Amino acid sequence: MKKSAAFMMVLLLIAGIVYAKGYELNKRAGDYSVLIKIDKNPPVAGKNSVEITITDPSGKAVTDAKVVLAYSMPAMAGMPAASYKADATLSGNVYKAKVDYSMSGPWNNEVKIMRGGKTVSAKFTIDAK
Ligand SMILES: [Cu+2]
Repeated sequence: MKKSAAFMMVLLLIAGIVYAKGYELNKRAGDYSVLIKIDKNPPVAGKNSVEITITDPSGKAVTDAKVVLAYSMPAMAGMPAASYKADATLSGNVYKAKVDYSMSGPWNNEVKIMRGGKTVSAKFTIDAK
């Protein structure tokens, strides 16, 4: 009985590690707290799905904002500057967007949150593999 309980614990631990494979980061944008989740860890060159959860100072999920994810890479040897924008669409309490990093390397990302006539943003870098 004790042995099987220990075995179950190990199984749960492994399951936890497998499921926690997405890439996650927390940022602030103005008064909002922004949780960004990417389905791939590490994020890859090509398509990645991004989920953005925005919380106001009272801890309430923000669902009435317009959210855009802008991402860019400056020009480099053999590559002109690249700059893209993805509109995020609300699904439940989460804004979802798809990014398509056209090469591996560091990408500048900016979540722009437009609400009540104000725009605030959270910036972060993603190193696409
Ligand atoms: Cu590049």
